[in-house]
Amino acid sequence: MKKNKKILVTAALPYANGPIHLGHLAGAYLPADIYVRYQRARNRDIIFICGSDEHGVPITIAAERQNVTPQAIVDKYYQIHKDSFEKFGIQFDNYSRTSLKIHHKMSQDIFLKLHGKGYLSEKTTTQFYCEHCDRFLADRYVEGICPFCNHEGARGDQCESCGRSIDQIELIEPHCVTCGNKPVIRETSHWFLNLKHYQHQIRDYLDKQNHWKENVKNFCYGWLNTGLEDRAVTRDLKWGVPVPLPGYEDKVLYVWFDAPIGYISSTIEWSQKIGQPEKWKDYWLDKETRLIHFIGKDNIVFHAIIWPLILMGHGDYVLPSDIPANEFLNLEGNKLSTSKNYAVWLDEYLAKFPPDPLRYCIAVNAPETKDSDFSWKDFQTRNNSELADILGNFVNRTLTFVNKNFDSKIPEAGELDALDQKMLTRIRKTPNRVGNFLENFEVRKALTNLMDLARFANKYFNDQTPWSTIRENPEKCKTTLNICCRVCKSLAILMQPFLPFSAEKLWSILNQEGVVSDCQWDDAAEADFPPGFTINSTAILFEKIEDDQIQPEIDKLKNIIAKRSTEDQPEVSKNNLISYDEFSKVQLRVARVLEAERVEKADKLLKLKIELGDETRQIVAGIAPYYQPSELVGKLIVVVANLEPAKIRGIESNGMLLAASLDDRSRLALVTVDSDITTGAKIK
Ligand code: B3M
Ligand code: ZN
Repeated sequence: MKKNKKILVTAALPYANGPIHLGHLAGAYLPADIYVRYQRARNRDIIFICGSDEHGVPITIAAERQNVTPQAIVDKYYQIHKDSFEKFGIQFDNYSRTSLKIHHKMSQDIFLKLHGKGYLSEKTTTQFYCEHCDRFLADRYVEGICPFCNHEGARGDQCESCGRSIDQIELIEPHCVTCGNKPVIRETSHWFLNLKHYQHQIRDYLDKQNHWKENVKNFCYGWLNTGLEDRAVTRDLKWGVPVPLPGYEDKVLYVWFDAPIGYISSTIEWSQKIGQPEKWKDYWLDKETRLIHFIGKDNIVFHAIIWPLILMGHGDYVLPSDIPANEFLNLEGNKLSTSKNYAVWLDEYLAKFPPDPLRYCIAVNAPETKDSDFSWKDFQTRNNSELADILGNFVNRTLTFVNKNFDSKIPEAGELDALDQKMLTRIRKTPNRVGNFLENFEVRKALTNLMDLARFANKYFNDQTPWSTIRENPEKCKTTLNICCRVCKSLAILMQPFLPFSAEKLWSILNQEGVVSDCQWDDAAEADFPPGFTINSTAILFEKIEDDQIQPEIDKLKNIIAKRSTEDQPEVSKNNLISYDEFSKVQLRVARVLEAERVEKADKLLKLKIELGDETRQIVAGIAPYYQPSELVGKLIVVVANLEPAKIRGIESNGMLLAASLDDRSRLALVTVDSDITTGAKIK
C-alpha cells in the first residue's frame, strides 16, 4: 500500500431498530476498529465513519410493534448504539444518523444526478397491497414461503435462509406481516437502477479488484454470472427520504439507496463538526483515497455491486477500494436470531463484563474466511488461560518483580547473552509482523502474533530464572528485568488496537505520558526506558472469569433453543398417530447417488442421478448449501420412491431423498444406510 494515501474507513450503518449484538461486532465494527486504531498508530491520514441507518421497513415495523413513532424508535436506538459502541471502545471519528437534513439532501441530489444521467428508469410494476391495512407491502411487510428453498417466513425482499433476493410477487402463500391477511396485487410506479444495462461496467470494476478477499469476489461473480436485474430504488412508504420528483409525493427512496450515501453525509457532518466544512471533499473527491467498507456478508451485494454503480453513475466520488466482508458468527453452535432473541446483546454484556475480553474472543475467532462460533465457555477459557495466564501473567510477574526488588525503578541492562539477544530481536520484529497481517485485514493472525510475543516472553522469563539470579548474579537479573520491561511497553503499544482498555491501563502502570493510543506503532520495536525510570505499582490486567458468571448466560441461550424446539416440533402424542397401513403406503428405498450437479440459478438445489434397483432416476433436492456435489457421489441414501413426480424450478424430480434438518435450516444431514446393501432395498 502506498503510505501517503488517505484512508476512509466505514463500518455498515446499523439499523436503529434494536440493540447491537455479537454478530454485528464480529462482522463489521470490531475488525474495522482494530484496523483503524492500527493505521492511526502508523500515523496514516485515516478517518472512521459510521452512523445509524434510520430508514426502511425494519424501522417502521419495529415502531408499529412497539406502538410508537418511527422517530421515537430511531432516537432510542441511535443513543443506545452510540453509547455501547463507545463503551466497547469503537472509536469512530463520526457517528451520524441518516435522518439528518444533510443526509436527505445528499441522497436526493445523488438520486437526481443519476436520474439526469440516465442511470434510472421508471417502470410500472405489480406489488402486493394489503386491503385490510390499506397500503402497499414494501419489502419486509410481506412474508411467505421462499420460492427457491421453501423456507417459511421468507421476507418480501430476501430469504434469510437461502440468502436469495426475492421479487415479492414470487412468494408462496404471501401474507401481510401486520394483519396476517392475504394481500392482493396492484400496479404501482417506481424508479429502477439500470443494473442490467450497466453490468459490463460493474464487471470491469470488479475485474480490477484482484486484491479482494476470495469470499467477496466469489459472491460478486456469482451474482454477475447469473445476470443482474434492474432494482427498484423507490418504495411506497411514508418513512424515508422523499423522492424528489413530481408524482412521487407519497413515495420514498429505498433504504438501500440512501443508506450507503450515509457514509458521505456522515463525513460531511464530521467536517462541519471539526470546523472545516470542505474537508470531506479531500477524501471523497480524491480518487486516490482508499475507501474501505467493513461489512457482514449479507451486505456484500449492496456494497460491491449496487453502491459502486451509484457512485459510477454520479461520477465525482471515489469507488470502494476494499470490502473486507466477514462471514457470520454463530452462537453456541446455532445461528444467531434477533427475532428469537437468540443473541448476546452488547449493552447487556457490557453491564456485566469488561470490553477487552470480548474484543479478544471475537478477534481470535473472527469469521474472516468462514463462519465461526462464539461460546461462553470458550470466552471464559480465552480470558482465563490466554489473556490472564499468558499476557496478564507476564506483565504481572515482571512488574511485581521490579516493584518489589528494584523499588519500582527499571534496572539497567548489562551484557547480553544469546537469550537476551533473541528476546530483543523478537521485540524488534513483532510490530511489522502484526502490522502486515492487519494491513491485509487478517485480524486473527495479527492477534496470534501478538500473543506469541507474550508467550515467548514468559518462556524467556522462566529460562532466565531471575528469582535465582537476583542473588547469584544480580547483573544478569537486572538485564533480564530491563528486557522484560521493554516487552511490557512493546506489548502495551501492540495491544492497543485489540485491547485498548487494558493497553491504557498498562501504559499508566508503566508511568508513560499521555495515552498509548497516541503512540507510534514503530515505538514498539525498541520500547526502551531512560536510565533510572520509575514505574507505578502494578495491578491485575485481566480478572479471571468464574463459572458462575457465565452459567446464567449459557442457561439463557439453552432455554431459548429448548423453547424454540418445543414450539416448532409437532408433538408426538396420541392425537397425531398414524396407522400401519398409512405408513406402509410410503415406499422408502435405498438408492445410490450416481451423479450430482448444481442447478443453474437455484443455489440451493442439486440435481441427482440415482440408482434404484434396476432403474436410474433423476431427483432434485434443496441440499446444495450443505453438500458439495462431489461428496455425494457413491453415497447410499434413502428416498421416497413412490412420490408423484414434481417439477422443481422447471426440472423434473422423481422422488424425494430423506434428510434431517433443524428448523432454522442451519444444519442438514442426509439419511444414509450403514452397510452396503443392494439399491432398491425396501426400508420398513
Ligand atoms: N442497515 C443492514 C444491516 O444493518 C444495513 C446496513 C447499511 S450499510 C450502508 O445489516
Ligand atoms: Zn395487512
